[in-house]
Amino acid sequence: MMDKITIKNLHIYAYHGVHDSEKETGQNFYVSAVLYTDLYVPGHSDKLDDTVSYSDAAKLIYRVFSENKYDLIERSAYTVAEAVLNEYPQVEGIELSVSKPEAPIGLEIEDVSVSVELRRHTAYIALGSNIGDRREYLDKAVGMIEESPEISVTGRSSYIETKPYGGVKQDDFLNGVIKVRTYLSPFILLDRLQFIENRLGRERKIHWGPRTIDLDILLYDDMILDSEKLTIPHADMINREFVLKPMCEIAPNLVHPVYKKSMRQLFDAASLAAVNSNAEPPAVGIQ
Ligand code: A4P
Ligand code: MG
Repeated sequence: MMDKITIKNLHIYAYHGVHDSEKETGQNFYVSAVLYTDLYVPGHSDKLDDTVSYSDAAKLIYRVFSENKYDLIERSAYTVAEAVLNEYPQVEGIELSVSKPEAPIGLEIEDVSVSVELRRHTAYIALGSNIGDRREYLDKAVGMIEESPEISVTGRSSYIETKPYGGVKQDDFLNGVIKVRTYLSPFILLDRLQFIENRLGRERKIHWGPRTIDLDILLYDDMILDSEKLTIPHADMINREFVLKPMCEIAPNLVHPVYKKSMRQLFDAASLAAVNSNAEPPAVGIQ
């Protein structure tokens, strides 16, 4: 349960629609939004600066909704919802609906509308580099992540020098992790990270081989996901000291949703396993 600010049926004359006539003549739209945000502080301070002004939010919605002509109300809804989240970091989530009661479909309808929902999630991302100026690659990657309006970096470990893991003979790595808040889904977040890897000159030649930059999603809320393209939590993170050590620095008590152990416990187990074996550390089993 969370506090919310609701804006209901903001009337906007605009030009969204697939038909040319809709883009020329325009029609009436009604936009409603629920902004999830903690109102405890303004609820006690009585200060406008401590809250999201519903007047400013409504004006933002009005401006963003009316400044473009989209074919789909879906597109107009997402554009507005994202603009609100980008403007107000204190808004944790938004439900936004766009209704178009005069939609020209040749039948009598009272209304047609779409509703979209976005909310912010917490994710942890592993960074690694073992080619060229490794520190600069890691810094640039974090900078590019920070520049994405949909993602904010809220925690950052120091970088550690690590021996290559996984059997491929290669140079030592510099590794670290960051914590982010984002309203992107895990798949879109992965696309964004791969785009940044490519921009930083990443080539995919050898599996587990040398790389200018590797950005892996470690955790995304408590999500457990096993798909062809994406596994969350990262399938091998519990065996990797170069991931668990920086995780212990920024989130030692965070619990792995599958193994139900904290980052600290997983790190202790992984380093013990590494000491007991010269080869790769075995997986930590569920006990
Ligand atoms: N994929 C699945 N799950 C995920 C996830 N949670 N996050 C898929 C990111 N990607 C995920 O990755 C291959 C595919 O994994 C992606 O297309 C995505 O759909 P990749 O980065 O394209 O290529 P890769 O090198 O073959 O695999 P990966 O998994 O990134 O390599 P690793 O496992 O990270 O190993 N030693 C030290 N000390 N430090 C290191 O950083 N890194 C590696 C690379 C080896 N040894 C290392 C280090
Ligand atoms: Mg990767």
